[in-house]
Amino acid sequence: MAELRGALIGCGFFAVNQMHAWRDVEGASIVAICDRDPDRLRVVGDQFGIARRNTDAAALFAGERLDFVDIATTAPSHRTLVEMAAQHGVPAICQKPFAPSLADAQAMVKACTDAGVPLMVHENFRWQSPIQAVRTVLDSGEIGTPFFGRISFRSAYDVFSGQPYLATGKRFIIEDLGIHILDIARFLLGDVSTVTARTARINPGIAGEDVATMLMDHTSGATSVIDCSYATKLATEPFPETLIEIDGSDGTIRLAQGYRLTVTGRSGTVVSDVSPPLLPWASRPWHNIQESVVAIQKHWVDCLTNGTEPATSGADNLKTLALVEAAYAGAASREPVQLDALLK
Ligand code: NAD
Ligand code: 89V
Repeated sequence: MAELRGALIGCGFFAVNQMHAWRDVEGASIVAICDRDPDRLRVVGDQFGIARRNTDAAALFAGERLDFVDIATTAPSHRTLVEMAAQHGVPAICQKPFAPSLADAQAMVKACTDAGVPLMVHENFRWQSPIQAVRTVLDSGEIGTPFFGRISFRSAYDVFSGQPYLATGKRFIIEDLGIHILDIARFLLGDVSTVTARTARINPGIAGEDVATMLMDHTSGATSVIDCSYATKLATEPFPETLIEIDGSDGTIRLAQGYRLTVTGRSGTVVSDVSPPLLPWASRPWHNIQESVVAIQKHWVDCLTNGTEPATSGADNLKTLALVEAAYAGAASREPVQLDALLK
């Protein structure tokens, strides 16, 4: 079968990982790139040998025959670019956060549904191999039925040097990082009915919150605690590891720092190393995230080829984005927030 022809829009900090990953994915290649910043267009075009370059997304869609577009810009441009893809009948991947508001995200899902084009949110954390390993244990039945989870990301890593815009927004950790952790909670424990949240800003040099704690009721009956911090100085910096505790009716799962997975269940206790591989183009400590980019992009190609819906489709991701909205609303009101009301 002929390779799928893709274009990448947004050649910034994270897009470089996506470009490396496309080289590792069979069945697709990037034939054109776009960035409104000519410098970024030149840097990424030269690094990856892409001759077809545009500073204007409309010109890209008008001038190229594309099987998909990979949108790696920041959230304010997502709706315009996804709707442009839908108008041109081009399947789209859109980076997280899917949109600045749930209303925008709902409009983007509708535009793609009406146009009959697939839409996937690049929500890659659930594709990290340690997180997939936890999902595999749950699926095996080893710990029985989960009734409690704690999913935790606590760090003091300087994310602002690579992504300076993160220091300037009114919203920070829930929208940028918590969104991944909330998605992992949905992936492992299922959908959520109620969120209670508290936030704090510890770093005085940023505009948004850098600490967030969420208590969630899952529709399965399980309870989870989701805690995120970029103000936590530890003896060994864990960035970007997500740590997990799940208790089930027949046992427990612990994913601890250093990618150590301990499962105590029906067959006893097994400890294993679930470290992600260090891909040839990757660098520590980002290799965990970088590997998951390859996994989600492979999944996209499989879905386009087989006509199946991506696990993190636009429609699915509305439920993750609704958790972000619920957490901000709940932190402001200090009241529990019902998800039903937001997703109507
Ligand atoms: P960035 O600012 O470094 O890059 C964005 C690029 O998009 C810039 O070069 C900018 O010029 C370009 N751009 C913006 N609007 C455009 C438009 N309308 N047309 C063409 N080009 C446009 O940002 P980044 O740090 O690379 O983040 C990009 C996205 O990736 C964000 O949504 C961020 O949250 C997400 N991200 C995801 C992960 C992950 O693990 N999934 C990690 C880091 C960042
Ligand atoms: O995933 C992200 O968007 C990144 C990081 C992992 C650093 O939070 O900003």
